[in-house]
Amino acid sequence: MGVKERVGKTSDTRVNEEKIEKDTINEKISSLTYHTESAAEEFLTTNQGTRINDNQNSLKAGERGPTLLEDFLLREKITHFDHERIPERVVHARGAAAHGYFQVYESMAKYTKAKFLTDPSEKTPVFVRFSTVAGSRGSSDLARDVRGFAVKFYTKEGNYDLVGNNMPVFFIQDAIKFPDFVHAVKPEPHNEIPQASSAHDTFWDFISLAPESMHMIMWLMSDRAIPRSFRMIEGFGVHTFRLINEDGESVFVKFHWKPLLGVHSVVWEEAQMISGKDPDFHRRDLWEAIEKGAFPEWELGVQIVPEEDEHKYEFDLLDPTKIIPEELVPVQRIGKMTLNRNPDNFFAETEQVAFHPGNVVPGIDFTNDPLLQGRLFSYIDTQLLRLGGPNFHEIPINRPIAPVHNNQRDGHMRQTINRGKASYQPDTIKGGYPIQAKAAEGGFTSYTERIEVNKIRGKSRSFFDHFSQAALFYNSQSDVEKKHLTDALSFELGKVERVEIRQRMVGLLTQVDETLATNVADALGLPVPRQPEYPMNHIIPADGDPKEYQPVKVKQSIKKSEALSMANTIKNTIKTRQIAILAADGVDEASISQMKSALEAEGAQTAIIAPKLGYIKSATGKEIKVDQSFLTASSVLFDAVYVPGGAKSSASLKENAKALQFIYEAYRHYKAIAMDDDSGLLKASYPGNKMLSDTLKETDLAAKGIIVNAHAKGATSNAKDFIKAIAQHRFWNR
Ligand code: HDE
Repeated sequence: MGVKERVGKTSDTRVNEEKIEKDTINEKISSLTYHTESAAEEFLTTNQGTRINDNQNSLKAGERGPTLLEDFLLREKITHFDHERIPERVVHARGAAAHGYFQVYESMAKYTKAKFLTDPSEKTPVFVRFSTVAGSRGSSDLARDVRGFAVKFYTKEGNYDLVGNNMPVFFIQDAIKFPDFVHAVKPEPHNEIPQASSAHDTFWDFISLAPESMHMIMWLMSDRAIPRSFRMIEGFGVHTFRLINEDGESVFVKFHWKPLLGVHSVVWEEAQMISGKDPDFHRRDLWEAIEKGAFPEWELGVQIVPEEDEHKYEFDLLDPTKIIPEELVPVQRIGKMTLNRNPDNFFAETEQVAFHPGNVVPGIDFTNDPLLQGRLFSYIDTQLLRLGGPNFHEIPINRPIAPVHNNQRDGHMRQTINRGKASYQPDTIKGGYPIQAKAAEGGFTSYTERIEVNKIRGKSRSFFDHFSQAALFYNSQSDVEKKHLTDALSFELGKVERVEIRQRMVGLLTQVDETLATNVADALGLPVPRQPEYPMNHIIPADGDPKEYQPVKVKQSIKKSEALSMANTIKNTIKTRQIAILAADGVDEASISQMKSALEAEGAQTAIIAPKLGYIKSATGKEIKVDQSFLTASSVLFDAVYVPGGAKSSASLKENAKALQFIYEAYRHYKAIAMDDDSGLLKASYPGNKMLSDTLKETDLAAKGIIVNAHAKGATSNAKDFIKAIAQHRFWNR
């Protein structure tokens, strides 16, 4: 019997093969990145290709005897296993990634010669990795943290990496402070506690001594730090970059990613609960959306600033703690990115992918942002350690689709077998090839920038306004967002043991907003100081004059910016939202099926949750398959809850503590709830809640996202109201 007959193809292998065949966009890279071994049809072998006859027993001296050193099968297998782990990323260790493509809407040739931004017919393959920053590889997805948003464009002119975050600014202005910052936010070194959390003394100690971090702190304490999904975060290149056109003209640019599903978050209590119920919540969400064909999409946005406007604004374009308010320079949406394929192997792709802000193509260039400049060194350096040597560009996921020809040779794990005698340039032995490319032939030329300066360790006075944009962010938030931000600060600083650190932070907050500082101080049981106090001598150069290092306040032209508030995001779709349908024996089958199909028609996904797995019996005796039981499901993993009609089913849910808890949590987390036949279930789920115990009118409840007794109105109208409510995401007016 041949191998094929002995081992049937697994469905997994079939699916993958089909995907790779069908995937025309990724075809270009798949020929490079896939090893052509088809697992299901081959014999098991050693790494030397020797076929293995017994993979179950080691070689022994007698059946009960000691294992022999001679056993090359055992030794090879164990040795490889012993070396399976590589160092995790020092930051952004935990992530999830996906393949897809990017396509520009219209040629941007006016600004850039980068081909992938000038040819609207070109679909450029991308690989995108999302991440948290502080936690280890095994930490929870739902930590309060910045999210990494790193995009590798496999362009025909070479790889371009846009290595950004979901927040548009950063904590510090100069790369030299980065190791200190990361040491402070990581778990404390003596006991490695807390994991994936900034709520501890060392982080806030550092922050309270870094007034430039205050803008980023506003973002980090906002709900942006606890996203509903990677698919619902914005992305930002953070630094100002340059675009260069064919004529060598340059403009400044800030990059944005705008998610087509809107920007949405969970609430803090939910985040904490999800961390226990499903620490892979964001990974799973991304994976499942792509598996189900609900491909996440982002538009690429650019803010373009002409060269002559470099000094026009009340902030410095080179300062990475500043945004350009969209009111000053609108974001032009220039193209779309679609993620349509999950990685086949987490380690080979998501773990081994190596991003580097210095991977640019002709038409994109750097500015002198001192944080960016430091990053240009760091990323290659870190990959050398993490991926074991200088040939990490040969790892399939990192290979460009553009051909690579140079005289770099050898080193650990070299894959390329370079033929020929001469490995230098210039040469005549191999005819002078590969040769340098003229700019017209796509050769990269750095932008010629005139710099006439002193060599100096220091920073520009234009980098000293630390609070104006922190205040701009705070003032742009809705009341609910301000409350969440205040609560987050109170929580985080409440976890800080040293009173002097909390006090210093309250002092800094007074510079952002008095009410914010007062409310946080109140929660911490502290007085509000008149002005911040911190030991200046620690945060300025040893011979610096403290007077020269005082923060300044520059008058702002923009007081409030709509784009900064998530309250203004898109709320017109329920695509990919997860809806729990709670049911038990005796449920009205028609109300389930009608609601299910109405929701699914809008792109939502539903799950029937019952007291136990298997089947429930409808009022008319029909068997309905249960997707999850109350034991494994949890309200925090869903966006909304529906309780279909059926007196017996409702009565049994009313007796079920877990069902009541499910509804209670959905209510507390401001989610849409619909019930065909309330029968007191809502009240029972949250005894003592004033709003639910008052007999509110249906319309009042509907205004708070609770659709009740709608069955009387007919299932369609119920579904319509419910769909509208789910699209609202949350009802903060409860
Ligand atoms: Fe990074 N950063 N970073 N960073 N960063 C890394 O590179 C670094 C900064 C960002 O999914 C490391 O491969 C320095 C800003 C993302 O693989 C390391 C400084 C922004 C990722 C590194 C910064 C980022 C990283 C760790 C200050 C937003 C994950 C592992 C000068 C614009 C990429 C690695 C992925 C990863 C250094 C600041 C984004 C050590 C020195 C600002 C999304 O090289």
